[in-house]
Amino acid sequence: MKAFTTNTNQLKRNLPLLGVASLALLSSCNSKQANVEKPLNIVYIMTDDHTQQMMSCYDTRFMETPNLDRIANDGVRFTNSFVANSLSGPSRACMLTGKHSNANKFFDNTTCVFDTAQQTYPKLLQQAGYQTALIGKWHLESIPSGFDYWEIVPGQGDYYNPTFIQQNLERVDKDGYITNLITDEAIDWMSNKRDPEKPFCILIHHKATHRNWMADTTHLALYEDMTFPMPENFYDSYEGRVAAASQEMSISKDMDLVYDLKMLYPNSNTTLTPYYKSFIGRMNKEQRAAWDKHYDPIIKEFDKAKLKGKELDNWKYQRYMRDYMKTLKSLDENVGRVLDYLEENNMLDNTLVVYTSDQGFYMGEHGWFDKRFMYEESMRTPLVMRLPKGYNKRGEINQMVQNIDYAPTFLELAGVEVPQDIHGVSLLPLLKGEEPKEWREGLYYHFYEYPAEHMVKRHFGVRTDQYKLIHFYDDVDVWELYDLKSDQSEMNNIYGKKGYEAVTADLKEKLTNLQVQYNDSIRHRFN
Ligand code: SGN
Ligand code: CA
Repeated sequence: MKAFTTNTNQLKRNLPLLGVASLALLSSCNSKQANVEKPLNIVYIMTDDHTQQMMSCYDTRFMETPNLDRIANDGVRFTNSFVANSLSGPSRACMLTGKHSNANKFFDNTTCVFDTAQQTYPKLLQQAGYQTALIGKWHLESIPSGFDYWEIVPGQGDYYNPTFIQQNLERVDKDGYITNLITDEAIDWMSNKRDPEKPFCILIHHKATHRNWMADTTHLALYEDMTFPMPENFYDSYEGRVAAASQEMSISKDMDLVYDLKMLYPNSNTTLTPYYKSFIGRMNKEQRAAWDKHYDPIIKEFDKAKLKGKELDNWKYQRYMRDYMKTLKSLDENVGRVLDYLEENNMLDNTLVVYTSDQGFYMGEHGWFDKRFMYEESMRTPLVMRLPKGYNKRGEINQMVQNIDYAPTFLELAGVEVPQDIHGVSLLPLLKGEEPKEWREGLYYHFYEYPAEHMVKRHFGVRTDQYKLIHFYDDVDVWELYDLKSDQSEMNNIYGKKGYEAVTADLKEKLTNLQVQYNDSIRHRFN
């Protein structure tokens, strides 16, 4: 397994880019926000791999997320919220630029470095007089630009006693659990480090709930008495779906007993891979003692049970669910801390609070963990917002929205003109309670990271309210079509089936139009 690190040398190589950012800052204060009577703040909280199934305001089957739900209950919940490319770095690049991957050029996690010279919404806000900050996971490899203040974790970051990279490029190890530390830093910046005279935009980017789901010592004991029914399609045969059949993200086959499921046999060297040592080794004595106290009896029981086949699959699934939920519980509590802070400081009325994730995730559907596919569980992402005074919409927003829409929304909210080249559309009319007559009919999606970890083939496609058309390409040339009304789990590929000729032709036309609109190259002929 690969340990991700943002290399300091690479950061230093990119130093000149900081000069560009500083110049932009110096020339900033011509301030289009003079047009805005009362500049509004933006608190943007984004998690990693948190999926709608695991958020009680979306799905009540699994766990309570009272603080995340608080945002939805006081504000709005987007019932049809999607990403453009279901992978961390690409998703983040889409959000920052408001553009699809082909335009922002951050196609995948493995080969790309984000070109920070390009236009992003934090830069535009900064130029308009906003104070901007970024805390937590960045994952775009270059030095953050467009932020007055930043503190990031290298690569994916570590759950325990993580290293942070500060603006002077120093690496600092902090004691504690990452979700608490990122929140501490965010609250500290809002309280003590920003210019209180200026409106602000802070991006709080969590590592949770990313693999390998290591809970805080304080949360290890949670959910152990709960068991969950396995999803109906856990034993999917992948019939008629070539790419689904060849992935490597199966709970049964690809989840690692030690790394993912924490079955680290005491006193055994055989299972101690250097990679595992590198993160379990970050714990201090007390943390390790609490960890072992929790897991040792589970390991012993597991060792004795000698589970096989479906029993073993079920055991893996239960452990996966519980560990994921434990890390999510910390996250929910920390979002509560941010909301409390804003409330106690009377900031809620003039602040837009956004909660989302970099993509959705599989919780055993199709037998999987991870994301990447254009299928519903991973193309969807949670999106709830608490709105500032004057924005009167409450409850559900059902229009299809995508993470490229965040940038224009925040810019318009701040009174900054939205540049023409942005692909997304502002959600502000929806937040005001308007029902725009014309809204997008189809969402465009394009995933590129192949061959790579989890082996999900390259694909692009279009999703409408009722249908999804996907084209897998590169080392295959196959199409899939789903009727989302009758086949929500996307098990039945109806591409090429009799009766769907007109639907298919219409979707292909929509797909072509979207590729033209976004200037994405059409890689294959459509017939
Ligand atoms: C790591 C994980 C993968 C995950 C990618 C991308 N492996 O490589 O399971 O798909 O991150 O995730 S691990 O062994 O390092 O945990 S992303 O959310 O950052 O795109
Ligand atoms: Ca992610």
